[in-house]
Amino acid sequence: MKAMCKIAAITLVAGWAATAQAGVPVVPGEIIYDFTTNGYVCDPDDWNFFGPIVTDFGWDDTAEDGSGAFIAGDWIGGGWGMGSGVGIGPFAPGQPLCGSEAPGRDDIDLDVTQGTGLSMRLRLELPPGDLPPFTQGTPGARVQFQLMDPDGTVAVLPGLMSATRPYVNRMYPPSEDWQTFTFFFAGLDSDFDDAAVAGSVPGIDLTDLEAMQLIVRPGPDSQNVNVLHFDEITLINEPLRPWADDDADGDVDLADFAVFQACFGADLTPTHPEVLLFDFEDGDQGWASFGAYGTDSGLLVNGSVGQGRYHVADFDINTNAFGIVDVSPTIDLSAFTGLKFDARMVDVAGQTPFGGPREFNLVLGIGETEFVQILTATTDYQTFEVAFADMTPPPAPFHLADPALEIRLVVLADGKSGVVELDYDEFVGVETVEAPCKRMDANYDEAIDDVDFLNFADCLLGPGVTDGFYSWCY
Ligand SMILES: [Ca+2]
Ligand SMILES: [Ca+2]
Ligand SMILES: [Ca+2]
Ligand SMILES: [Ca+2]
Repeated sequence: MKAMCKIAAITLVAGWAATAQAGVPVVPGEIIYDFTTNGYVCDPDDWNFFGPIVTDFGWDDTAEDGSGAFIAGDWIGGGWGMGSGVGIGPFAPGQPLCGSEAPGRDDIDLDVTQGTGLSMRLRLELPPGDLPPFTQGTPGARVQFQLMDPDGTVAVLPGLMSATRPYVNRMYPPSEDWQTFTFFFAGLDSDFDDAAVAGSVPGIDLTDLEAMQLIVRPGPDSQNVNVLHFDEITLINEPLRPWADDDADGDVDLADFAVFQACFGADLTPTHPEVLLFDFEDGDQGWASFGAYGTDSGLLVNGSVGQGRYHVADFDINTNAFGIVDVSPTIDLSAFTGLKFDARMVDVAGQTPFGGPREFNLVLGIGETEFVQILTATTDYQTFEVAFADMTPPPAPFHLADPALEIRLVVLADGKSGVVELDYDEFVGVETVEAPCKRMDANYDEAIDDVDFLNFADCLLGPGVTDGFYSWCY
């Protein structure tokens, strides 16, 4: 990464013709773009955007490692046009919002022949559900990856084709969670996606890449502002694996077909296995209670399941401090996408009745950095389920893995009076696990049907990666 930046700088100073330089070898495992060089906030690692409807682009401090890139587009009125996206290389960038760079970029001069493909971390942020004029924001963004070489060859992930293979669509629909997408070079096609490929000379020259693009396309129902977050573009050297190769032995044969048949029509809804984190059956389990209004706290005989914990606060005590603050021991939540727990807020017999909203905050805290979800309790136990992605702000994966991370339950003193007892129990970490048949969904439409079968049949019994297997098999 550093070496590459230096070479780019020398090229600028010397004013060499971009194509005069051979590719700089990249070793497998090397992160080519980590989006940590942000001389201009709008052009992280010198990437820029192109195409209409882009509303914003730039550096992304919500990335997993705290430094990535994002592109936002508004799909109202027809959506992102053909070729909207981001990239780096000597192509016309179109409409730089920040105006920090002139159109065009230097040749990226990369030799990626030591690897089999590129991986990238990606996450799609969908709009809130109630933005006018549409009643909902609809997922459906798909991403294509595209490489260009000096003689004009363009290699791109196969997308929808109008004539020869209408069923092939290997463009990825990113989820709302960070995912690793793998783009095998063998899976990039320079013949079939007429819409995305113009004037190509067959054969991408991996010894001397000029440009790299991430193209974002709307789905049929995409609406409102969608934000694509991306990071860590890395050269990989993993063995090629066709999408239909269920047993990962490098071929698509009748054994894989048996799995495909069994998956035909399968439910692809992800499952959400749960891991019990705190149930307080053997004590406080490291939880502690704070807050200036607190009058009593500790283990509770009547939790929602067996024992729980409680914390009583008297909001008539006149200080300006926090009401209730209960804190877990430090915990690694990086395996989870959300938390579930039971809680209620009740009056205390013989004490001044509680006044004000029974509102409390679930907080993920790292020192003074806080990620908050405001919740409203009742006097009965209810189960609260909070997706980390819905918190304000959403914690990044590196936050969830922070050794100082703790769960906090907070009842703020604002607008409250009298005495209230917060009871809580049964903290559970929620994972999201994809359905095992997901791999057999060739066109990522959440159904395994005839269309996938046609694609499977095309990829079945291919003798090798270059002869008989096609780019849409990867
Ligand atoms: Ca990064
Ligand atoms: Ca196989
Ligand atoms: Ca319990
Ligand atoms: Ca499908």
